[in-house]
Amino acid sequence: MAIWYDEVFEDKIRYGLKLKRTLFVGQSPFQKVAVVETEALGKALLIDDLWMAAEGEEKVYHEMIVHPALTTAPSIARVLVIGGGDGGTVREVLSYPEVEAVDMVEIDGMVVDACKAHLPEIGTAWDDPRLNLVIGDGIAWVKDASHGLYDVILVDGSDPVGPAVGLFNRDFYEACAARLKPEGVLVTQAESPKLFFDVHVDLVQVLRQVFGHADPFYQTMMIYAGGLWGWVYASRQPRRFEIIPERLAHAEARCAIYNGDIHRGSFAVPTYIRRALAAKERP
Ligand code: SPD
Repeated sequence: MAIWYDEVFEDKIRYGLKLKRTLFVGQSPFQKVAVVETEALGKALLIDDLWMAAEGEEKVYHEMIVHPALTTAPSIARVLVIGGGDGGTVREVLSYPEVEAVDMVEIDGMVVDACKAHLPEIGTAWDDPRLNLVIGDGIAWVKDASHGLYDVILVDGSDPVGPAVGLFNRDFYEACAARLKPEGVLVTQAESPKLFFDVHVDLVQVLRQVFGHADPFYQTMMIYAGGLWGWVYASRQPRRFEIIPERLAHAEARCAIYNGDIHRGSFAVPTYIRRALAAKERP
């Protein structure tokens, strides 16, 4: 009999994949962690029974969380990644020779261990000497870091339940803004505007208030609830389209999804979201 795994959204919608086998299941102090092999998308990571990354689709997510920031930030020497325990985000960051040091702070060592053991195809940069992997609380790390330390901060958390709740609030982003250089760029994953509309719109609004400039961008993700996935690009100066040609050429040569047209097009905002953001900006 076929075994399927379904991520269930509010007892109303299911996002399912047929499984070949289960490779790992564990309960960490923070959450349930599982790695399964699916028929359609290869091996996949689940956290608290929610799809996080699958071999056959992870490039969409990891290329989009990394390259819009790294092709536009004036400097990319020092990068902070919060979360990202499967290693896909640091893999993309470390592909740039100009990156000198990456601090990656992941709260759950079980996620990293399970992904190193069962998903080495995603995390291919664990041994890069520029990577400082810290198993710890990313929120505390940001608060303790020196001001103006980072060129780029990428927030690759899971959904706003459990340990990732704090990655969706204003205090956290104020602390991030202070730890970025004045010309630095922050990108955070921002859930689906289809199913997490208020979370998504509120996050854009908070980042606009904290940084001065913040814009959502989108791609489709077949295994994430809602299908249309959002990230937010935040900076003190409007620089999301200030693409540096040499960096774009580097990204285009390695990426499966990201390119200059995708970069520009992904910032097109559907009208219903534009209206919600405009309404929030009215005094
Ligand atoms: N509902 C899925 C949210 C996923 C956010 N992070 C994914 C981690 C991939 N590195």
